[in-house]
Amino acid sequence: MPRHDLQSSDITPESVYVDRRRFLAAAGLAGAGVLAAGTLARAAFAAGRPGQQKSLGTPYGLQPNDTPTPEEDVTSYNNFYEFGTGKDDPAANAQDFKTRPWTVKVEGMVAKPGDYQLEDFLKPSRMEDRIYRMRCVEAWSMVIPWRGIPLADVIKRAQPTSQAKFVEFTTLLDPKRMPGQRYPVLDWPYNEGLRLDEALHPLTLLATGVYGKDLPPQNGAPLRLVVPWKYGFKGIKSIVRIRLTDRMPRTSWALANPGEYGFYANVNPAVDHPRWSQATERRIGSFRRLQTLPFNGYADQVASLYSGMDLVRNY
Ligand SMILES: Nc1nc2c(c(=O)[nH]1)N[C@H]1C(S)=C(S)[C@@H](COP(=O)(O)O)O[C@H]1N2
Ligand SMILES: [Mo]
Repeated sequence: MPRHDLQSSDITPESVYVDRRRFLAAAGLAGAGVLAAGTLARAAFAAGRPGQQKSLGTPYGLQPNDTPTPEEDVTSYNNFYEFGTGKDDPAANAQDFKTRPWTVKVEGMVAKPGDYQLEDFLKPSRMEDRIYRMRCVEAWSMVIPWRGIPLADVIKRAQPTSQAKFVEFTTLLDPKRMPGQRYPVLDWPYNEGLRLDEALHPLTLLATGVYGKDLPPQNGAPLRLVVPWKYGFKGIKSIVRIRLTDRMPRTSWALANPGEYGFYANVNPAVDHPRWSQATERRIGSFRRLQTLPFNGYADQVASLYSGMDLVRNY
């Protein structure tokens, strides 16, 4: 993501900012914590061995050396510009973000539009724990155990009309509760979209949890999108509106910089970002740099959605 003029110190009280850096500078402690968490994650992931702790979920599209990124990293290294543009801003600034009650509007080209309370909207019986590889456009990646419901469940219940071709998602707009929205770093509220067939794909999740717990605010509580074959910015957080439409939705990053962030945002190691290579990625929480895979390793499942499309032009 481009650097903008908003500095984390603009919205983080100086004392908190300094304390946090001092805390992180206690390298011995911080390092040990991360290693311990990594070891635990690996143990939990080694499913099937007798006597192991309970599994983090079903792995989807993982490569042989993929292990879940330590929970500490998943919940402290975030992009959520509504709470600041630094990676450690959301964990610090979103702590008191209230996510109950929460209404999600489903509208547009559907037979059954409505205002839904979160509880009515999600069927607990359809909740699943799934471990996905995730890849940010900034060339870092994580392996994350999400909890969620297939987006297709929710969309099908609303009964899209035959004209519906796209799904648009919108984040809460409330500068009082989301202090980053007081700065013009993006065209608020954050907006994203998928083609209807991408939205209905069984890998696409509406996530409510991570690491077996409710999402913490910094990861997009109470409800966010997870699309593992696309760059992370597609994974819009704190969703309040889902709208079925016949037009390609406007998306915040494409509005901010159309030459750098396209609508499709499929992970494509062959198409460099104008300012950096997309051929490799830095795996957060480990020292490895990895080759980036087409569709982030999900090509077998999703490449057919794009057959006949020029994915260099439709980036
Ligand atoms: N509303 C909103 N959603 C957002 C963002 C944001 O700034 N605002 N950042 C996106 C980007 S760039 C990434 S990489 C992912 C990060 O999700 P994570 O913090 O759970 O890893 O959230 C995405 N969703
Ligand atoms: Mo990202």
